[in-house]
Amino acid sequence: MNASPAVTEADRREFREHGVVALRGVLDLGIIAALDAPVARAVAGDPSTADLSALGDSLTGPPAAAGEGRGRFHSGVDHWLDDIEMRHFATESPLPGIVAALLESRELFLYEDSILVKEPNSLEPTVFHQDHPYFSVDGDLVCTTWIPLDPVTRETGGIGYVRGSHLDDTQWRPNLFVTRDPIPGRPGRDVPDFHTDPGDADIVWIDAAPGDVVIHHARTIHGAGPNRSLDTSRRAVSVRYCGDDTTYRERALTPKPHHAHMVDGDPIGPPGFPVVHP
Ligand SMILES: O=C(O)CCC(=O)C(=O)O
Repeated sequence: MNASPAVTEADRREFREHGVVALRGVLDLGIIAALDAPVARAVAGDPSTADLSALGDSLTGPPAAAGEGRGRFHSGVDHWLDDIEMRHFATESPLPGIVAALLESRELFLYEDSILVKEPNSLEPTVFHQDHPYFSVDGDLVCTTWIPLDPVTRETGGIGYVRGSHLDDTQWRPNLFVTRDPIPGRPGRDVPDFHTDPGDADIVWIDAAPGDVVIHHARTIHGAGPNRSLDTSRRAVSVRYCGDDTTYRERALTPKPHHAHMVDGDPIGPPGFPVVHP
């Protein structure tokens, strides 16, 4: 089965072996441009979007270099619930077909979307983490797509992925994303700080441009640096999807309201998990 010509057998092999693949130029630039408005709305005060720079400051104090002209790291999830353009992108663009083809999943379900904006000169790294313990699902066919709205390099907050880490079944503890502090009450081992000590980890830093889609397995450990550019934002949208083998497993201290009817072991499906493919 190949629901999308954008995905080749070599892409599927890369994803299976390394836990991450960059699909180049697979989304039309008009589709990417249509994300400008929902991302701007989210940053401008959507209640589901947080200022992670403020969170980091409250936990560890402002970074030494903080001063005039410091940018902010904005992040939020589940804009699809209220923002029709974000819902359209996550559910009706070519993206779900691309993901279904990569996972070789007959059906595909939406888990959540996220916006991740690092303004110019935003100092927070994205601490290395694994998505799986943040997600209230079990299954192998679970992944995160990352879609840049701006050209991204390692200097501007491009993401590094620990290749092969999705094959390790260590239970990693979720952290607070901008500091290594663990989310209280959650089990697991702390993810190593690959920013300061990469050791012999096989980390691939992926530069990306509008039109590209980088897809990683939910168990692949990844992190990003600050945006050191003084004039270029690093805006990205991430959409997380689940395939045929996925069941519900509550991990959050407070379930998402639209998942409140689910119990552990339930097969996922609408309304909490819209079918987005076929
Ligand atoms: O955009 C970032 O800095 C991190 C994104 C990420 O970790 C994710 O989407 O899973």
